[in-house]
Amino acid sequence: MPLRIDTEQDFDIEDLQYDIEDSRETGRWTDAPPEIKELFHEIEWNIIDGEHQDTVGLIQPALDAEVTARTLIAGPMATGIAEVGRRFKMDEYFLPEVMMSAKCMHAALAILKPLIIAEKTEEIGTVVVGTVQGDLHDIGKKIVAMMLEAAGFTVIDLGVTVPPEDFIAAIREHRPQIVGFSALLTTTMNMQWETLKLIKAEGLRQDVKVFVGGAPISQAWCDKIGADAYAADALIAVDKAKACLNEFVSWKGGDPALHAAMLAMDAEREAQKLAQAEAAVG
Ligand code: B12
Repeated sequence: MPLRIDTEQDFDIEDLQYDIEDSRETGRWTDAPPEIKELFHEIEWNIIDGEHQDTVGLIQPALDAEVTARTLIAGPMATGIAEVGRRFKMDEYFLPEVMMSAKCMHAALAILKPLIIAEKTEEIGTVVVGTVQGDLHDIGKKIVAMMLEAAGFTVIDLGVTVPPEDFIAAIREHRPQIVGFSALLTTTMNMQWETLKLIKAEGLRQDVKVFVGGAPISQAWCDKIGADAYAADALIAVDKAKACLNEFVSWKGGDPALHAAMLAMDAEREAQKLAQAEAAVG
């Protein structure tokens, strides 16, 4: 039986500011057995410290203890890399440290990817994803691609710094139902818009549903550029992608009704979360 550990709970990034001793004292993952909680703290701290071999060495014991690949990604890996981002922003870390932590993430994802993809039981559609031109960040995009694959999509990953023309060529070649742009820099998010403009200019807008994501991306940005859906994380991306192929299949890319339906899914999710929180309080 896979272990159920709550990774949805918002965490306070301050918990990771000092050392592993401090983070052990926090209220995170208190629903996990003590040895798993300890493993999680060690994984996040090895990512923060950029120790890729030690990170990899901790993944298998966690899997052996019935922790799922998804829990590891959404749990200690997410918190570890988030703290790296905070340190970078505060000038406590520079590029070399961030690159070492990114190596930890890639090494762990390489182990977890086959386990996630093994969940695929059906073939439901095709998605083309890529990180837009000028942007080298791909950890989040890889997670999104993996989760889509597990959900039954064939995913064509165009890699990083993908020029708009390459997205067009891939749409023509693979005929995906969905195309997803990732951007992690405020300086490259505009390339999502440029790529979308080229999709329109090439007469392909109705053929594909356009998804956007990445740390600086928001629903407001999605609305502004006229993309169909924004997803803050991989699970939301999967939910929306599946809905596009099931409930909203008749709506074409760029249809305002599709955009509204995607927004309604967010509202429904928020309402459910609120109801769950209220039920938990009693
Ligand atoms: C790791 C990292 C790097 C690594 C990237 C390695 C790699 N292969 O990806 C390296 C060291 C190469 C790097 C380089 C740089 N980085 Co950097 N980096 C980060 C860091 C710390 C983590 C990013 C990450 O992987 N997060 C974890 C993943 C899981 O989260 P995510 O990417 O957000 O993805 C999730 C969602 O956004 C969503 N999603 C993502 N993509 C998509 C796509 C679709 C279609 C959908 C639907 C959803 C979706 O789902 C994902 C999973 O849940 C961030 C900090 C941060 N807070 O984001 C800075 C950050 C993004 N980097 C930053 C900067 C400034 C840079 C550099 C310019 C630094 C420099 N001076 O050279 C360079 C730029 C290089 C380039 N041209 O791209 C800044 C950007 C600031 C800004 N305003 O733009 C950040 C925010 C750090 C900071 N706080 O200042 N970086």
